[in-house]
Amino acid sequence: MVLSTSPMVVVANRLPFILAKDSKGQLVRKQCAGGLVTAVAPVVVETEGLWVGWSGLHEEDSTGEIPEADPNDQSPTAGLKSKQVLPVCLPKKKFDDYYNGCCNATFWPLFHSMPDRAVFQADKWEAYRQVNEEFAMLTVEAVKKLVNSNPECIPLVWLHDYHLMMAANTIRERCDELGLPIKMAFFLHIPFPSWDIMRLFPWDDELLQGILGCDSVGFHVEDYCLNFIDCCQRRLGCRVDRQQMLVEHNNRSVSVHPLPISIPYERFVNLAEKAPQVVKNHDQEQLLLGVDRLDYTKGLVHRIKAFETLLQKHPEHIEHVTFLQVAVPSRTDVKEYQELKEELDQLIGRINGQFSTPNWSPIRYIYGCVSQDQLAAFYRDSSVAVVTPLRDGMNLVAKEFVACQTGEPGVLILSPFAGAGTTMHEALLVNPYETNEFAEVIHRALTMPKDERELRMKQLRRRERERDVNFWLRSFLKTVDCLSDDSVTQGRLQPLTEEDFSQFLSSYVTESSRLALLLDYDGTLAPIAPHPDLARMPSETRHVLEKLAHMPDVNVAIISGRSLQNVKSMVGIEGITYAGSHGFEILHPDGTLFMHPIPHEYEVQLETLKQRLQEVSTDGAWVEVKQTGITFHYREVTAAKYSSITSRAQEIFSEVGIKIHQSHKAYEARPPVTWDKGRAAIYILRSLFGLDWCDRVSTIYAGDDKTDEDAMRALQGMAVTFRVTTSQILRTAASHRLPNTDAVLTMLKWVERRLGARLPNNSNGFRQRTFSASSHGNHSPPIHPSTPQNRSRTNSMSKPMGEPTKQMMVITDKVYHDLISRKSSPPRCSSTSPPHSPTRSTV
Ligand code: ADQ
Repeated sequence: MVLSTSPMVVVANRLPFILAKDSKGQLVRKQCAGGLVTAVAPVVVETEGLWVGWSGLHEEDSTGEIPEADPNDQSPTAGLKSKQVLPVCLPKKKFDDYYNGCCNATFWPLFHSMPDRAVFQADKWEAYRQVNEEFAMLTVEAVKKLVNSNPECIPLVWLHDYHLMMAANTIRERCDELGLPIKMAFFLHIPFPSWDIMRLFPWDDELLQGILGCDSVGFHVEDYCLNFIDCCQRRLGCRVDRQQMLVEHNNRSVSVHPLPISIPYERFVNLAEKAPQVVKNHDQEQLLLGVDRLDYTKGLVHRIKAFETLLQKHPEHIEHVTFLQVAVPSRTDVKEYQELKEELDQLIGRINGQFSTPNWSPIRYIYGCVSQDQLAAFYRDSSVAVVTPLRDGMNLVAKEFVACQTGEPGVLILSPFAGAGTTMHEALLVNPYETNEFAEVIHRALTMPKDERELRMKQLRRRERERDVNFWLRSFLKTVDCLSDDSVTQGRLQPLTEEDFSQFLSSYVTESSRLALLLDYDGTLAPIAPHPDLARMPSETRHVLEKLAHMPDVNVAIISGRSLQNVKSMVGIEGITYAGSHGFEILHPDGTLFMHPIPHEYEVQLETLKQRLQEVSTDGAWVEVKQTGITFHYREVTAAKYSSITSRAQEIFSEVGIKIHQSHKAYEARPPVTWDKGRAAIYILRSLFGLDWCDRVSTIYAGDDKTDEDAMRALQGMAVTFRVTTSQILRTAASHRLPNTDAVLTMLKWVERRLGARLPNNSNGFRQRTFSASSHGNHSPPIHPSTPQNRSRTNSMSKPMGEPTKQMMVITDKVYHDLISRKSSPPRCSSTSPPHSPTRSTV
């Protein structure tokens, strides 16, 4: 018996049995076929765990007490007490949108690499997320239940399959809030597709982050693990370690594991030894067996066509071979499955009509569930099992067949597109799409000499005996360090080093590159502080920035939500471009000042807003006045006043006619013009390097805020972008994610080392610093982020981009300060602002 050091909460779409009402209206348990139940139910019984899942009944079916198992129940769930079960109850429509609309219509085909069959619908995806939330909340209840009965324990939450890829983050957040310690793992029973397929799903980034909410993620085989790691790296920009199979997300290392699922081997051997013979064939007759859920991934049509070809090409098998196909009805309310059934019915009818003789029919077809006894007898008495899915996570039938081969050894034919195909080496592998070859392989299996059959089957059985479901469970528990007799140290990705940036940047930023570094300030260069004035850049960052700012062919620009005056004084480094107020004011080092025009009417409104907000600047709320806007901060407001102050402030904004931009616990007024950090970033690059800046310069942008996303989007494909974030789930246009300001410093250090290694300036001024719009020249072209080859050198000398509609002037610092002080509102810590008001919203 496998012992877990943690009580386990299994969370799966379905309970391991379904509930139905009998003729007297009483609830009864009904068994359901399927790999997950066969493998996991005995484990939950043995570890006295809990199971969260859908019962088969909907909210409107007014449910009652879950009955205990029938005393004669022989199924894997017989030992599961009703108190170990937490049924998820949902309205029919919602469940249908989640289950049929998203799980079966989107994820099932997509993950099986059949994207043509996949449907992408935003409302179904929304239903999926909501239902995952419901599962998550019930799981938290299960965790509470376990912790209440044993306060010392750390429950192990084990999420299963493609139905529950978005539950982990909610469970984690809620348990954190309640102070409930947990470990959390996810296991996918179906294949994980390659990046090329995965990226077709429009919300793939959210989905990947959903899975990464767990500590440990398991797939059947290594290929699926590598696909997942690849997707995390390419789509989310996560740091990964393929050797150790680790993905870094949100400052956590998530471990990824190949965990090939298996079967309760001895149980099947016992069944096979005891089961009475079911199929009565004459001595010379061989039985060919197929057992599947009726699903388009299982390749039933291809298999039957191959059998037909066998009869055509090798008529000696006529009257000597019977093909028994057992198909469990599945998703019978879905049109595609109904059509598949019809196609099969017709195909089988046609072949039987063509080849049957008075005493023999080539295909026997059972459409329905069969008992485990019967199934074991089929497996035992068949000469050949044909397990040939077009795509399959693992496939347990192949393993069950092997376990039940207790008598005369048979042959297993297996598709390489099933997970089982990667470990069951002694099976005959066949590509199910190639009908002629397929027929030949069946012929080879039917005529294989006994010694070869014995040898192959012996090896197959030995492996499955050793690596049975308990081995799988032990391997899984080891990944989460829950094995009582074995302990492992959890892998962690090495802390981020400069070497990581070699991976991200070395092909883009070369020693001969001209570089533009565009950086946000708060949360990117300086850690977030309780008040804007306290957000200081660490001295090491300042030092590296200074060095970069003085390097030839490097242009640094700081783009901030602070006012220009303020960000300039906070950074205080000469020779760089400063953009304040989200890029509304831009000052180049040579004194060129750009100020985006602001409608006069808005300036008047702003003045009124400032006055009127005094009314609600109480109880911790305060107003921050900037050059181009106003920020109303309410983070410090007491709970009692919160709602009255925020709703009154909203009313004031609306009465004055200014739109609210929601920021972190603050409302911002911004000029009603289409100008943001993205437009500002492009403007800076154009004014420094000309219209064809993209050909001249390698650009790096780093930022932590929603407003930085505008720049990341604007620069997509033309720059390498970094988003500093610790969010569990975040959609970003950035190429990479960084955990904190330290990581930004590491990036700057890498750039400084990389560019510092180059030769000193040559005499023709090839590597000159560019300060103003007029000084750009013909420089080494950068490597485009999306194409690692050098772009062709642009010979045209583009003119600097002075935008005619914008105000632009060259001024001295003194003139600038005069200008600002004439125009500007009271200083930041005005009388309305408390000394320690918070400020993430200023960036
Ligand atoms: P499934 O797609 O359900 O599982 P599979 O692994 O073949 O596929 O398991 C089918 C199970 O159903 C077997 O245990 C089999 O005995 C049982 N079964 C099949 N036909 C039956 C019948 N007519 N009557 C009774 N029982 C029948 C998913 C993935 C697989 C993965 C499993 C486990 O699609 O790739 O192997 O989960 O992770």
